[in-house]
Amino acid sequence: MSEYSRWRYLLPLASSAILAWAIYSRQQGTASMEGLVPGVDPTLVPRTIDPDHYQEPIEPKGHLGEVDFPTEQAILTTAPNVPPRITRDHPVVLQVPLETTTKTMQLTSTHKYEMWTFNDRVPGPFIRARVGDVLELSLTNRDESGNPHNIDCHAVMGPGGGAGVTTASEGETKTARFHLAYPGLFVYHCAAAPVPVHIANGMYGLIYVQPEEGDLPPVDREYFIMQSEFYCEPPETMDNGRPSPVVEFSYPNALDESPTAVVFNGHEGALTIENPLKAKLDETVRIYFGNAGPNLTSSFHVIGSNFHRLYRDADVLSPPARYVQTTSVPSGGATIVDMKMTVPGTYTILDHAIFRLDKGAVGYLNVAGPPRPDIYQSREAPAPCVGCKLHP
Ligand SMILES: [Cu+2]
Repeated sequence: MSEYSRWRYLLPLASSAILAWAIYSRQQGTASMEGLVPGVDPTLVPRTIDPDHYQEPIEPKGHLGEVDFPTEQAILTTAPNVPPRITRDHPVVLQVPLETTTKTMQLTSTHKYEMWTFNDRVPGPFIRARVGDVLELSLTNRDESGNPHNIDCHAVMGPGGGAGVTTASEGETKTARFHLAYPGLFVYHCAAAPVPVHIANGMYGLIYVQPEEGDLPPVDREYFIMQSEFYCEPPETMDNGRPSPVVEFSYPNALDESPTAVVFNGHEGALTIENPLKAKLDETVRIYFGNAGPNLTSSFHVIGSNFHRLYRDADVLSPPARYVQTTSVPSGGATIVDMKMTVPGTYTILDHAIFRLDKGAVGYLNVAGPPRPDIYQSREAPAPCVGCKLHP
C-alpha cells in the first residue's frame, strides 16, 4: 500500500474517532454541569414530565350537551393580569361570557381610534381553563354598527375553531360548547368576514389551557402581554382646519403590512405610563405573551434579562429551552417565558425588530430591591438618557 493510500483510509477513521470523543466528552460535561454553574437557581432545573402521560389528547367524556360536570364561571382578567392557577382536580363546564362592542379609545399619545372589542377592552380578557374542561363560550353582539362577530379559538378543535357556531348578529347571543383536549397558551380572535379587518380593529385575546396535571412550576408573578398592529389613515382635517384627533382604519396600509402603531396590550403606553409590570428582586416572573398580528412576527425580547425558561410556541409539555435571549412569536401564535430578576432596576420589554419601538412596542418591568454589586457594578452613576425610550 502506498503512503497516499494508507492516509486515505486512516484519516477518515481518525477524524471519526475524534468527533465521537468530542461528542461523548460534551455530553459528560453537560451532565456534570448541573448544580455546578455559579448563579444557576436550582428551582429553574427543568421539571420532569411523564413522557407517556400526554402522548394522547384527553378523551371527551360524552355528548357536550349532556355532561354532568359542575358548572363554573371563568375568572376573566384584563391585561396585564392573569387569573389564578386552577387547583381543582376535576373537569367543569367553564362558562365564558363575551360581549362585542365598539369603543373609541386612545391608540397613541396623539390619536384615538374606534376599537372593536371583546368585553370593552383590547386585548379581550385572559381566560384560564384546564385540559378536560368543557369550554362554554357565549358571545353577545352589542356592536351597534350591524357587523356580525364570532370567536375562532385556537384551543378549539373543529371547523373555524368555533367561529362557525358562534357567529352572532347585532343583539344576538350565541352559545356553544367545546372539549378542551390540549394544553397550552392559545390566541382567540374574531373571524367574521372580512377576518383581517376584525383582527386589525382589536378583536383578540388569550386562553391558557392548563395541563390536567403537571402545570408549569409556580412562580412569584404572572402577567400577560398581547402584541398587535394598527393601520391608520392620516387624520382628516376638521371644519376648524385642525387635524382630527381620531384616526381611521386603512385597508391599503394593512395590505402593505405597513403599520401606524405596533403596541403591547392594545395601545401605546399600556405597559409604560399606565401599567408597568412590577417585581421584587429574586422573584421569578412569568409572561404569557401572544401575538395577534394581524401581519408581523414579533422578536420578543427583554433588555437586561434572558428567558430562564422558554416554553417555545407555548408548548407546555416539552422541557423548556433555557437562557434564551429573543424568541419569535408569529402572528396568531404565543409563547410563555420565565425570568428570574437578579438585579434591581427597569427592564425594557420590546419587539427587537427595533424600529417598532418608535411605533409603540415597548413596556417596562420595574424590579425593586437593593443593589447587587456582585453581579452589576460600576463607579459610574447610571447615565440618564434624555428622551430615550429604552432608559426612562
Ligand atoms: Cu368581529
